[in-house]
Amino acid sequence: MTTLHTAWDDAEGARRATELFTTSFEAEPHGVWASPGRVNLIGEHVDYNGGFCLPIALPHATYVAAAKRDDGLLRLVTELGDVQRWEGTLDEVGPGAVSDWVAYSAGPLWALRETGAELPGYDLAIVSCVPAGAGLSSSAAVESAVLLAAAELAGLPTEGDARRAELAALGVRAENEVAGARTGGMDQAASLRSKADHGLLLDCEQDSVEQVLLNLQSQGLELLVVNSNAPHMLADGQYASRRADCERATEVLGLRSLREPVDGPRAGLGELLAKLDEDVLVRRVRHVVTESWRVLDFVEALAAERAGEAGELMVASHDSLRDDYEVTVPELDSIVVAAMSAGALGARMTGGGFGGSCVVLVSVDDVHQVAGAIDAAAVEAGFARPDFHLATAADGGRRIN
Ligand code: GAF
Repeated sequence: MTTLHTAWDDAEGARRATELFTTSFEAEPHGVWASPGRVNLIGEHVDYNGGFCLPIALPHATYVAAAKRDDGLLRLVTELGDVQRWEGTLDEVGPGAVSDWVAYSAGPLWALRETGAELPGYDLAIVSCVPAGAGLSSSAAVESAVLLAAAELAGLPTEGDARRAELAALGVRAENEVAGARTGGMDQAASLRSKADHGLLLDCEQDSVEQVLLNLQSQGLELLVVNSNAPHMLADGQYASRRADCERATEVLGLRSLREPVDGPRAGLGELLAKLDEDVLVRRVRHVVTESWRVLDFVEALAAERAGEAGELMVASHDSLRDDYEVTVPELDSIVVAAMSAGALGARMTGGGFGGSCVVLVSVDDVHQVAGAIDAAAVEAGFARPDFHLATAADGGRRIN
């Protein structure tokens, strides 16, 4: 039987973060904060195009044990990989000054200070059970957990959706400007604004959210997250190149953004695409616009408990990401084919693509059969063996103790 990995519970995450803190800094933390990774159910590569997406927060989270200092010093220790340590002043943190895990951990503090906030200095111990490099937003989880800890210890607000949206924007700023990854805002929103048992319907143009009740358990359904363990190839350059394609198409079409056609009549898409003479731009725009429509249809199908239709929309999303947006890899395509052949209701890649994970909608009774078929297909093709996680929609970032 295939192994299904489980996340740490909050007590375990807090215990590990506290232990790393006390052994590293020989003192007790002032508190522990957690913020989750995410799996996007549908709506891929639409966030930077002002579209709609529907992520859920995973039970897998980053935990930060933190204490305030009064000398402007920042001491970071992490177990993300080997135990590593970094020390410097808050003034030393900023674009071009730090890289790698320090950019994701300290970058949010720079972004918070850019708003005029006065920060005291911190000791932070960071641990995580969000699988890294799996397209499940391990970096947004780190940014968000650090932001919650740092803000609260500085006496700044952290609660309420409007404030969470501001904090998410700071996480995006850190990722874009300090870590140098020009990603959109879906991952930080999912980490900070999600609610247990709900999908987060994010309108990326308005930056507004609607909590959509998922009700999967009562329908006998599960979400299986499958980490392909495929190596990430050329991911950053390819992501930037997709964004550039969308920007070029927006300009050629004279649109405010690719959100405009999403709000227009669906029958008008053909006419719009006919205005583009580059085939690659036709395909990019077709993906972006139809993907937002699939999100809206998916929400309707879920609400009406039409799981089969929701599943079909997931497969249509994957096909569009494979053929029009060209961000899948053979490992991800194989997972979707194997899942569907073994009786899943729906399956698609999730996250940025070029490796990473798939999300599969499956009846509770078929979980092991579907996971087994996916694993067998990977072995047969000579791919890395995937990892399997059951996902329930968890709460967004929070203080643990
Ligand atoms: C990555 C990015 F970080 C997100 O902003 C989003 O664009 C996603 O890829 C694709 O939907 O996770």
